[in-house]
Amino acid sequence: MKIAPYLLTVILSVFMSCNQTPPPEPHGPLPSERQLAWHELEFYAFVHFNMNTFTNMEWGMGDEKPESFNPTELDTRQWARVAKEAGMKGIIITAKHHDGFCLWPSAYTEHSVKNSPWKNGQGDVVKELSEACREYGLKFGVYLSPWDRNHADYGKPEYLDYFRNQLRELLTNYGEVFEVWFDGANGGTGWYGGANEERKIDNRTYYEWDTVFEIVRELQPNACIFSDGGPDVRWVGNEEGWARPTNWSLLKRDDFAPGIAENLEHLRAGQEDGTHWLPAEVDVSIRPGWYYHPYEDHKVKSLSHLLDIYYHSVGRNASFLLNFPVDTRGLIHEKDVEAVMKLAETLKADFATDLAAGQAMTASNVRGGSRKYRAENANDGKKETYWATDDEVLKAELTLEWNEPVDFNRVLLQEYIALGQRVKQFSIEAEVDGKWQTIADETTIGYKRILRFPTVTATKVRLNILDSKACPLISNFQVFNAPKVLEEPMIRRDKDGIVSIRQSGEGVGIFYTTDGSDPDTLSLPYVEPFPFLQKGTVRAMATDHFSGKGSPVASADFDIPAFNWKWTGELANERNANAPFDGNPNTALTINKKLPFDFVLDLGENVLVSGFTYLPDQARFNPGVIRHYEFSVSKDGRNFGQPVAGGEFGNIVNSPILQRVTFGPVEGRYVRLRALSDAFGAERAGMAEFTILTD
Ligand code: FUL
Repeated sequence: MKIAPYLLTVILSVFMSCNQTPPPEPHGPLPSERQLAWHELEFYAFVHFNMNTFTNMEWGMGDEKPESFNPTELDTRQWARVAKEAGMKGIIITAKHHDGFCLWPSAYTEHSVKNSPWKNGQGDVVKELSEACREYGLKFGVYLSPWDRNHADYGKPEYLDYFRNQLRELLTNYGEVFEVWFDGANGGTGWYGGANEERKIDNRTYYEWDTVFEIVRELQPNACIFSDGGPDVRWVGNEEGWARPTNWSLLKRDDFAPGIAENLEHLRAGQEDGTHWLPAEVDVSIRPGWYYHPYEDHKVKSLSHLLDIYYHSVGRNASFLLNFPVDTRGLIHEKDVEAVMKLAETLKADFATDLAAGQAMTASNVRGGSRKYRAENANDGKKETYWATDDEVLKAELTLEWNEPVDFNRVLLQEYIALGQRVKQFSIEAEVDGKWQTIADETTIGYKRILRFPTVTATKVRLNILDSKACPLISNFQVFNAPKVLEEPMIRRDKDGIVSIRQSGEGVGIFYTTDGSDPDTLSLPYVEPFPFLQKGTVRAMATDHFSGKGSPVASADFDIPAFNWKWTGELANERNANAPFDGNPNTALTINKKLPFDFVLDLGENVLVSGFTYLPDQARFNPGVIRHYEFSVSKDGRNFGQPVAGGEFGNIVNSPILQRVTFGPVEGRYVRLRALSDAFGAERAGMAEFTILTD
């Protein structure tokens, strides 16, 4: 058979170009093997469970008694099951927190589980958890607080031996560890073996961190070390659950150390000119506190809040470390389980179908014209293949095309980070009805970037790399159409009697009724806040126009509006005087005065009062929660006679939720809530919301 010479030349040159195209050079600081493996975990659990769980504290002083540690149903397999079912890849446990109590029977202290009643001192939480993690195929990590408010030698060189010995125990006896977590907190005061004093140390020098890190490398070479400044994983500079949209996995590492994080902005966004690969981890609790407090049972983060955190962490080139404050039973609380499962289900639905898979993908430039770096590498489902451009091409387009219009609202991008983080600026465009529209204008990509935007219907979508430190390497370009999140809407009425209805999901409609009936899509559509000046019930639901699905129905009962109400006396001049009437549970009126204190309210006219509702200040720390009270009604604001109600708001210490008190109707224009005592013994009283019930 004769092959035409020109055909031969074509075949040869294709063959040559494949083999001759040099691979892209690495650019800038690169991730280590252990960091590369860590990036892929993305979502894993923190468990704060230790002495504080039993003392209802966030930071113990160090003088707590081991006898206090006594979980009744401790089950680390439940933790592992929840984490696994929620799609998490590992669990990090607070083996020792700042109060110094050890969850394992350390040979170097008596302040541990071995002197607790739990399992007659024979138990080892660290062991149980490491085994549960193995059983469920999860990674296992340890948090070991450098600060130790129990240890007599803390602050002296002797303590360093103790600290290192403990680290050795944890890294030797419990199998493979994927992350070692060094907290930066060093508050100073503590029990310190009875000294009860303040001990200051120099974070940078005291712990001799290099030696500590060497121990980790020696005993667990694959473990990543976390601290404010790494060396492997950095803190994200807040505990609220977000990284900046611009997020470099690079940092000038030597400017930081555990506990030394002066420039939080650099932790939040990384540094484009960073000297080391140092990716961010977003640590946040599923409740306000890190540790379990019964009074936070009603404050588990909502689905929309948790979703925002996911998209602001994993979606912004960071990992998501979600904390469960395991309760006094030793279990992840039912409410936390429910919340994380809802999150997991929603994420599964968000990323159920990759609309880019198998579709035509083209690029404005392909490195050396080589198949090895072709556009389709970005949607072939393989993480080790990537689209690359020629070295000098720092601006380029990658276009995905469908045969017919497709609805989508998420784009997921990944750089091939093994050769460095490169992209500095990019946009996403969609071709809608034959016209290109910009749907996102962004900066960095990194290991993973996920963009959320209102649903577009398009035949093409394009990634426009606008600037890159070196030729861009894109290993993944996916497109999804996430279902709408249909949470129950939030209904509020302000002091003027104006009702507003809010819903977290974008692109959904809200319908409502004001006669107590169930709303449906034929009910009134909610467009803007409206006056509702009478007593009655507003009910609302959200619907997705596309799918026709509806949210659960929200319902709010309103009594007489507050527009004529005024506190009497000096209270009227308080800065937040009207906060209890604004319908917003996040604002509060708090007075710092010796109790008893009288809140006297002028209702503006005589009414038949038959009760009241009181929502305590919802702030995190000891905000002034009225525990014992008396309630009275008066016609003239001076003579209140006998209280019509009084006593204790039951269980308010543990559960500061809305209190509702009713009594036989009494006519009057003035009401008085007398705060007799505060739930935490403070000379303080606060209220987030206050309403009057009438007959
Ligand atoms: C902080 C600590 O002080 C908190 O108690 C908690 O452990 C959190 C994860 O880190 O710095």
